[in-house]
Amino acid sequence: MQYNNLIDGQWVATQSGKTFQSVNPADPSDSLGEFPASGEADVERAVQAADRALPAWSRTPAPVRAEILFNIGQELKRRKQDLGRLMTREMGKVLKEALGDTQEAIDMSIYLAGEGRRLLGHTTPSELPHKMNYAIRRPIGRLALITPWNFPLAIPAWKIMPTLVAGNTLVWKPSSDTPRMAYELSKICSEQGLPPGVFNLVFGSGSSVGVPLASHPKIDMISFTGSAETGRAIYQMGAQKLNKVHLELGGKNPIVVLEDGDLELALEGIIWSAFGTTGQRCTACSRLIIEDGVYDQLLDKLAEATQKLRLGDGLQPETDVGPVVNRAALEKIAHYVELGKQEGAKLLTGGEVASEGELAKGFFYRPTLFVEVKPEMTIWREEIFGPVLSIIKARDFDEAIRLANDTHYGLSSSIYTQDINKAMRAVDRLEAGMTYINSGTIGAEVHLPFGGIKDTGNGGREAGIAAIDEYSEWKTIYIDYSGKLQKAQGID
Ligand code: UN1
Repeated sequence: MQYNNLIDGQWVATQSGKTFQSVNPADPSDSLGEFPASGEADVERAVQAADRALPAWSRTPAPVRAEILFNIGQELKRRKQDLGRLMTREMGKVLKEALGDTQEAIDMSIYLAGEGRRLLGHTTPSELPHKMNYAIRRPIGRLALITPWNFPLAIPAWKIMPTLVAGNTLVWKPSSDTPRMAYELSKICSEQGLPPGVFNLVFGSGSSVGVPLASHPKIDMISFTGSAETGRAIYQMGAQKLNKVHLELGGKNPIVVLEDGDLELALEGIIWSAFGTTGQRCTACSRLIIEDGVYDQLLDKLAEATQKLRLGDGLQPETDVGPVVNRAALEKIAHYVELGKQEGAKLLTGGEVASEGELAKGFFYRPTLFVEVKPEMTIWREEIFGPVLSIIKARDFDEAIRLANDTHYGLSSSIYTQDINKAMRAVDRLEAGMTYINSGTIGAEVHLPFGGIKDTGNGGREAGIAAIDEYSEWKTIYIDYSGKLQKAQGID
């Protein structure tokens, strides 16, 4: 089946005439459809449509805009099961996680629909009599949204819902690994009463669509989730136009297990955080720091639990770990594992492509544990985005925290301890946008700010009330009803 771009409320073919396929990473002979390999001309049409739609949409009362979001949420809910199955087919994550991803998009739609009746500004006293001051939220304008494949519904929803409720229009470029999910979400959104041009979708590559979109002079803000490398390039494109740029980039998220931690609980959290979504979350745990006294004990349990994980097609109920997203990802993971071995880390388990039986068809990598890792090794430093966990032993609490912070990323972090004093000191000291106590590094909820420090981003936060700050502008209003010229700052 052939799919088209959504521009100005119409499904239209690309002007380039070129297309690309989306395939199932568990079995690439299963196609999810053919999608337009768009180019600059399509971007131009989409941005012009977003521009034309902006005045009326930005004047539409926010509660009216919000009702559309609410209906989108309801429709996503109605279709949750079939969207989950499609997602597993398109990017490989196991069905229960695909349903979770869909649920996160539902939650975001409904949460942000509520914001339509708040969009809280503030009123304050004036320093002068007979004068009123207040500040309100205004739309930013035409937004470029560029999203990854690992959360094909949730991450787009994090960006689309605040964009719309705040009265902006948008052009969305989804990842070329999950165009079918982007089509499904866009179709649902477009059928809930959005005026033409408010929501535009352009499929295609980063170089052919992403670059002309991000650098388009009529784009007022760019929101991007993806690699640090691409994030830097996008930041520069935005800087040329003095755009607001929202970036959610990588992570190298640590779990710390202290001697007084509940080891069974930690074990479950580590397996879930390191190998859930086949390690392909920006919040995934890729570094494990274990305090000396429980190191051997936890390692034995971890090796055993890791070896038990069943690889397979995510639609099979017995599967624990699905494929990685494509061949390039498989090769990248294999490359990092080779580097780990060359640099002297010891492979405890995994460390190979899995190709027995049906697995030979797809892109499967065995869940991998490295021990004897040193902080200077590449596997400890770079984001691998696959099922590879690097493990280090720490002498004590202080060394564990130092090791956890020894990264240029700062998204998520976690500590297992029963000692409230240590837990709270870890909250103070872990350098990350999110810290979990006695739980793994993944599983953020939509009504709290999501994002990180250091090279994980440029200071913004997604989700929660923070999303409204991110996707709207402040406007401050001063009303002087004294009938005379009053001067602030005590000037008479
Ligand atoms: C991501 O890792 O790219 O917190 C997003 C989580 C999910 C979102 C992850 N709710 O793991």
